[in-house]
Order: sequence, then C-alpha cells, then structure tokens
Amino acid sequence: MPPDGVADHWAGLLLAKIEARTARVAVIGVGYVGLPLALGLSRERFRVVGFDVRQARVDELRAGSTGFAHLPPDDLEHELRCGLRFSSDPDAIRGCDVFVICVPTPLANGLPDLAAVRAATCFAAIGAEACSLVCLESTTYPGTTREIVGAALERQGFTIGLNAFVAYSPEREDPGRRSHDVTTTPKLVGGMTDNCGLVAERFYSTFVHKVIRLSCPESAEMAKLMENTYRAVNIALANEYKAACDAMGIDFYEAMDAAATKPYGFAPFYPGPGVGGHCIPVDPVYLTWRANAAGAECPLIEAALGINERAHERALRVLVRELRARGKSLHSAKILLVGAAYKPSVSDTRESPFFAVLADLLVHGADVCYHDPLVPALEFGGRTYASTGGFLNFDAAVIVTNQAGVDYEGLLEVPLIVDCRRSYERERAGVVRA
Ligand code: SAJ
Repeated sequence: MPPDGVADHWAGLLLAKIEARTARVAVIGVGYVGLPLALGLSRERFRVVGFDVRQARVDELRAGSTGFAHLPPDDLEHELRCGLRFSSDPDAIRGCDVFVICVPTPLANGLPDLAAVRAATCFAAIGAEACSLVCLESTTYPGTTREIVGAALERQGFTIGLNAFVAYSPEREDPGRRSHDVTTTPKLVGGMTDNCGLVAERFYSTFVHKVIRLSCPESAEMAKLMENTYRAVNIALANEYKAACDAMGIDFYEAMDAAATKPYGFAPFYPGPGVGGHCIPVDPVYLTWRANAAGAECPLIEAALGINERAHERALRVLVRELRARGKSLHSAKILLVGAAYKPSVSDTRESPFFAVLADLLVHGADVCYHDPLVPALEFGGRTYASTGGFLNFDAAVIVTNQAGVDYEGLLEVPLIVDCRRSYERERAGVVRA
C-alpha cells in the first residue's frame, strides 16, 4: 500500500518499491562520490548498477579495486559477491527506478562545465521508463537541476511530480575522513515539487541516518556552494593572516591555535601554498558565475579565490630568501618537493598547489624532484616524474602538502626545509615555516 500522505499513483508505486528495497538503482558516475554511494545502497540491499562511461573504471571496479587509497577493497569485494554490478552500457540502467547522478563539475576556461551532467542526465532520461526518481548530487550552481535534469525528463514526455520525480541532494563526500561516511553525514534534499521532495527524502532515508528536506532544489544547490565557499574564503583569510603575522613577526600558528580555543563562533583554518581538490577552488566559481549572471557582485569571494591562487608565491619567496642567505640561488639548485596530493592521506593530485610550486621552480631553473608515498608518479609539462625515495644531495625541500607516510625525521637530512604546512610541531634546525 502506498504510504499515507502520498496521493499520486506513481509516487505511491515508486515509494513502495523503495520501502521494499525492490527498486533498481543506477548510480551514474562511480568515482570518489558515486562509489561510496553505490556501496551504501548495495549494503541496504537495493539492486544497484554503477554506471560509468569509462570502461577502464568499470573494469577496475569489476576486478574488485576501488582505485582510491582511502577506500579499501573489502567492502567492494563483498558487495560484488552480493550482486552489485558495474557497466558502461546504457542498456544496463534502462528501466531503473532511481537514478543518482554523481559526475564531475569542473571548470573549462574558468567557467562552469556541465558537459558530464548533461550527458549523465541523458542516460537517466533515456533509461527512465514508467516512473523514476532522478537525483543530482554533483556540486553545481542554483538552477541546474530544474534547467537540465527536469527539462530533459519533460522532453522525454514525463510530468515532473506525477510520473517522474526530480531532486537535488548535494554530495558531502570527504575523501579520507574517518569521522563520517555516506550514511552518517546529514543529507540535504530539495525536490522540484512536493512529491519529488517526499520521494527523494524517503529514498535517502533508507540508508542515511539524517535527511533534511528543503523547499526546492535551488536551496540545496546553494547550501552546498555555501559550504565550500565558506572554506575557500576562510582559507584565504588564513593565508592573509599568515602574511600579516610574518610581517609583524608574530607566530601565526600560535595565534590561530589560541583563537581556536574559543568554543563558539570560530573555526580554525591554516595557510598553505594554495588550495587544491576539485571542490574548494572550483565550487565558488559556480556561485560567482551564477550570481553575476543574475546581477549580483561577489567581490569578497573573488578576492579570496585570487589570494589562494597566488599563495604559492609566498613559498617561492621564502625559498629564494633562505637559499640566498646560504649563498645559493634557485637556478640549478636541487629542490625536493614533498606532498604532491592536494591534501594529506589522499592520492588525488587534482588542482594540487604542488603544480604551481613546481612551475615556479622550473621557471627559475631549479632541478626538481618530488616525494609523495601516495603518488608514485605524475605528469607535468610533458615530462613524467617519479616519487623519489631518498632525501640526500638536495639543497632544499619544500613541504607543499603534509602528506601521510613521509619520514619527516629523515627529511631533516636536507639542510633547508621550507615547511608550508606546519609539518614539524616545534622549531627544528634548518626548518623555516612559509
Ligand atoms: N586547505 C588549506 N587550509 C585549510 C584547509 C584546507 O590550505 O585550513 C587546503 C587543502 O590543503 C586542500 C584544499 O584546501 O588543498 C581543500 O581542502 P579541504 O580540506 O577542503 O578538502 P576537500 O577539497 O576534500 O573538501 C572536502 C569537501 N567535501 C565535500 O565537498 C563533500 C568539503 O566540503 C569538506 O568540508 C572538506 O572535504 C573537509 O571538511 O575535509
């Protein structure tokens, strides 16, 4: 029987399948967001197909490899044995009852690039048959769900809120975090209609402990952008504090740690040579782009993004100053960069500030190597670099990311270390904080 409060025939049928766990669910995009979601749904005994356009990704998952250092294979291997499937064939998701879209939303030439969202939406709209729920999880600007997902389903002949249900529910996946996972992180849901919101809320409530329903997709889209823009602006503020503290001869870290003892109204952020990942440097641009298009200026957000983009210059300044103090120049100096990943305990190098620092050093004629236990090799400027094992014979090292698994005591072999991440809790000979 359809649950009470749901008048419509199709919504009731879909809810009944969701409640009974007989609903077939397609997760479109099985990367660092889609894979944990597919595993969580499979654990809840839904029949799940993980869809990805990359055949190599499908093959990797079918072979039981998550492809991420922070996601061990055990869970995947178990769910594969329980029926979790992966495919790159659109026919594999035809007729699914629920489609969840978890594809990248990068920038292209500094502007929002929704090509993957449009393609995934087409797969869902074509795959949807009698009645389906389609949820977009990718971080994007307000209006995307309605203008792209809702419109695509309407072009297929569906009536949103009657025989197709569309909602936005931002992903809150934090790679490497141990304190929360997909089931314990509160989930926002905003439906295009009341029925859409209800169906989406009931769907997520089957495996997420706390689901917060909003009045529309735009509120949920904006909430997500607020979350990540908050981080970008506060990281920029930390970078500005650091520069001011250096100029005044104040220990930034002592002052920030002290301010962080305030039990309310404050959250600590720390400086670095830049902001990496595919969230924090990117998501605020989705906000400013849409706000500007609507006639609103965002000078604070844009200034913050500029501060973060230039933060690598501070690391270079300190390195040049300290080499000069030792009678050396950057030209032909042997420099070791430590930490290529965009943050500790991950192997992801997307948008990592490592590349800005590397470019600076190469432009100045330095001979550069890198060390990152989680990033065995990388490409830059048409050249392949492999992570070095030893620390001998370097003039200086620059710690870009305080990556896990680095032998920081052994690194002290290097006569000069420019530490951009407070990798050493107390002052050490040869270590200069940038
Ligand atoms: N960073 C700083 N100083 C800081 C914090 C971060 O320079 O005080 C740098 C990091 O080194 C990194 C970049 O910013 O290069 C982004 O770091 P992040 O800690 O924000 O990590 P992300 O990009 O993985 O952000 C994710 C986001 N999760 C989702 O979007 C679901 C973000 O919303 C989370 O708040 C964040 O993880 C988290 O809290 O760890």
